[in-house]
Amino acid sequence: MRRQTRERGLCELYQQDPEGADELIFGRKAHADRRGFLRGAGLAAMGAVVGASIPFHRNMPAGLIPAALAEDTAGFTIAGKDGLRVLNDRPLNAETPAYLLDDDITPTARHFVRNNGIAPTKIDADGWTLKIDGLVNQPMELSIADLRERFEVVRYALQLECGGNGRAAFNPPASGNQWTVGAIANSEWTGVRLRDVLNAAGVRPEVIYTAHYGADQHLSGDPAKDAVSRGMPMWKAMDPHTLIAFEQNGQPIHRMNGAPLRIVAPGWPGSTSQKWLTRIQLRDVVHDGQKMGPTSYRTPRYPVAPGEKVPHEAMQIIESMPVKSLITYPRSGHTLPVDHRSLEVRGHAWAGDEHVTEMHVTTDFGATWQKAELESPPNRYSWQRWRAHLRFPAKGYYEIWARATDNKGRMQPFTVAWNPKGYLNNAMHRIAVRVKV
Ligand SMILES: Nc1nc2c(c(=O)[nH]1)N[C@H]1C(S)=C(S)[C@@H](COP(=O)(O)O)O[C@H]1N2
Ligand SMILES: [Mo]
Repeated sequence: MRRQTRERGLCELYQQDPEGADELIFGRKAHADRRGFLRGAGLAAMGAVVGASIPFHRNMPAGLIPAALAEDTAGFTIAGKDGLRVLNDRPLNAETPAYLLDDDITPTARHFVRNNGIAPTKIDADGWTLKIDGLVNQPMELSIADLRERFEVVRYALQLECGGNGRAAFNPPASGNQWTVGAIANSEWTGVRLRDVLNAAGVRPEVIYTAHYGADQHLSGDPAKDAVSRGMPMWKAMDPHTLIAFEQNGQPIHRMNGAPLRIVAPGWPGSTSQKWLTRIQLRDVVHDGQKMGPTSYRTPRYPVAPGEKVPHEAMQIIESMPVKSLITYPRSGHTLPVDHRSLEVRGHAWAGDEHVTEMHVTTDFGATWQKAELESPPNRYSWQRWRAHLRFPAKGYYEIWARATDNKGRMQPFTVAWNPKGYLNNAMHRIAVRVKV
């Protein structure tokens, strides 16, 4: 059963069961009649996957892996995304290299993609409905137009980071997507406050937790199984920055970022921010949906040795993400001429539910630290710009390390404590710089 549902690449799937793989990606009847299917939503899906429309799609044999996918996935692009590194094509997961995250507001084309299952192919924004039910006085069904009309519309820059960002650095390795540093983004999200919508439905006093459902499918393709379905405690749901969003950077949300409607619960593991949102249920117990437990998006309550087996009871749900930063300029590997050995470095820093109060950089492997300039965020939950002027004493190889400190005095560590699923790696970002004659 695990074998069926674990995440695996499309190439592997095609090798083991080409017809099955075809059916999974292109739909039930696809392998019987790919030709017909590819005229509609299937064609759009295939086009999105290979990054272009397919003029000769009528000739494509069923069960044949598109060469664009069979090759190194680094070569394949996602429509509307630019420069992302694809980690896994099934489910689709792609991160953004640090040097492409330099903008204060992350362009949609550079917002990472993290899918647990199969993204919906049919997205009808006009016909979309969001159901609010469970322990409410007045269950509701709202269209996106209803949301816009009935509630105050707000727009904020909000950081969204995958709980597994940085997983690639864990040793022993943790299974899952091997994110390096790029599963973080800070786009502007327009929507209504989740709080206002829940209040309109009337929250019963016994409610403690939300449950979110989206229109994606479980990775197995089995419609009876839910895709990821997570929730959050009411106090986070009632935070005025937790949104039901319908625009990303002033445009409709990108298909792969949850169009046409998603939750944005900034500062928490990205999994809290349900994409393709169709239903929110209020509960008097912690949600028990797909990927709510016992190890998903949880870390041990106490420090554990690398590789140690941790009992399920000792795993607790991740809430706020930890303090972290990125160096977005220059790109690692930057070279300076020896007669011009100074450089402005810059990047962003963020701290989950908190904010960043200090930023430091070092060029001598941590022996001495220089304080960087740090801007305040345009709104709470946005990442913050930092910059520093560095001078290098001689030619040679240097590393720049960056370290943020939050308002509670917590700093990024050089290396982070191991945990079984490889979450919350907020180790300092390091880049290489050479000064050459
Ligand atoms: N419906 C649905 N929502 C989802 C997911 C998903 O697979 N399905 N992935 C979650 C995870 S783990 C993350 S990190 C964020 C990623 O958002 P993005 O793909 O827009 O960057 O979406 C979250 N919301
Ligand atoms: Mo995630």
